[in-house]
Amino acid sequence: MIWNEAKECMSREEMNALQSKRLVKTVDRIYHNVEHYRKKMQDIGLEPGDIKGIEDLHKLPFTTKSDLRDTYPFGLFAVPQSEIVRVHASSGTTGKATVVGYTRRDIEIWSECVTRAFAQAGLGREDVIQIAYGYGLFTGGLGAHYGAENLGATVVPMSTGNTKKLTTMMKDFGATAIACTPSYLLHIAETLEADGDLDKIKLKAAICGAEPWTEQMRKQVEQKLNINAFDIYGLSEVMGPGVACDCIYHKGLHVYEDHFLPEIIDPETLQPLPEGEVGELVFTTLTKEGLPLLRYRTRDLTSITYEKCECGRTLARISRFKGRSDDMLIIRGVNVFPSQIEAALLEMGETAPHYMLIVDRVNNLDSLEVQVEVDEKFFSDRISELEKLSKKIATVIQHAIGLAVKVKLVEPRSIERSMGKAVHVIDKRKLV
Ligand code: DLL
Repeated sequence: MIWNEAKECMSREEMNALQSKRLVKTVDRIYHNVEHYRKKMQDIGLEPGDIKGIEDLHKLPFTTKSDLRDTYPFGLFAVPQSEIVRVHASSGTTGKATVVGYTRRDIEIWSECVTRAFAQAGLGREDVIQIAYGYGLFTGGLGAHYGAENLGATVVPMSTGNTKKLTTMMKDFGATAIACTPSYLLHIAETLEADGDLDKIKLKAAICGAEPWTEQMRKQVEQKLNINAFDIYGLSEVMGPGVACDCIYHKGLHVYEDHFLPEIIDPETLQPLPEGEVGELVFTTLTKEGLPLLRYRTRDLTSITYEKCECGRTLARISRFKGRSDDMLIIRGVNVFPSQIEAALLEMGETAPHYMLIVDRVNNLDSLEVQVEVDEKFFSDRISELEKLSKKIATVIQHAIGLAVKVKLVEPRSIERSMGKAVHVIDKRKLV
């Protein structure tokens, strides 16, 4: 097992000194290499020399998803493109994706962080790990893959989509661990149960994340599969999976704060909140070369504690997530903003700008139904016309968000109008 005491059990003073040193270096590099940040700092009269350590963190400007959108695709990169060895992308709030880039060193550090997470779950060289996050632009598959390989485990790059093949290989290869979204794990568990295969597997751990899940759900899946289930957190902007992960005590997720400096702020006032209070998680990257970020607002709501964990680690711990401070939905691990669907619908022209997203979870799989009001001009009594239109809408939306949806056309003026903030989402899943 890889247990890195030097990095994970430092005293608070040692950790803060390391963070300060890395922060000063990061700010200096960002100022000189990223025009967008230089302007942002100049606008508030800040020079790199003003940041002498983490006590000056609050002076730095925040970064949001819109900074990435405004500089799409590579405008926030702090190195020449020739030094970027990989890009990933996730959903933006409107049509454009959020693009992130990594240098070779970034990939090494990312792998190290994921390795630390797997090690926290008690995994090592003897293990056979199935990676069942999606491979591709999403950071889940390749991120977990590199970490598991770096651990020295035997890696089975399943990706998502073929559950029968996955369960067959789980039995045949004697897989001892799986990395996937929690809802997919539940689906896998049900498939194994339905096939009478629960006692034919050797699974001992699951490393699940990319979407919110409850403690009850974690315990349920542990019982069903007779395993230990771990919660891994991350976001593509900051790196991908492996920014934080819980340990065998399941009392919060250890943040790899030698690489990612966490803060909790009040999302309204933007002021830092004291230890233990729930607010928005903000990260400043401390070692990233390709896409270093200052005070990135994750929109994820949680609280933080600096108390030493029973496992011996002194790393800060964040609690299970309490939701988000924006309207992003996570459906089957895919990030979806209602505004993406709205933009796609409006671009088509045949629908009214009134829609409702119904999110549900059936047999542990998320489903999304989009109810759309058809524009009066296009409303027809002919079923075949409406079917054609709903198919077209489903294709347009799938293209926009990368997820298959069910479209239900409704009559003009049938979606309830709101007096205040429009309600566009009914989320029937009980996640937090
Ligand atoms: O979901 C990276 C990842 C992959 C994490 C695999 C863990 C495992 P994004 O697609 O950029 O990156 O989505 C990031 O997903 O801001 C959270 O809202 C949510 N999220 C990620 N992990 C968790 C978790 C990946 N363990 C967004 N619990 C984040 C709750 C999570 N929400």
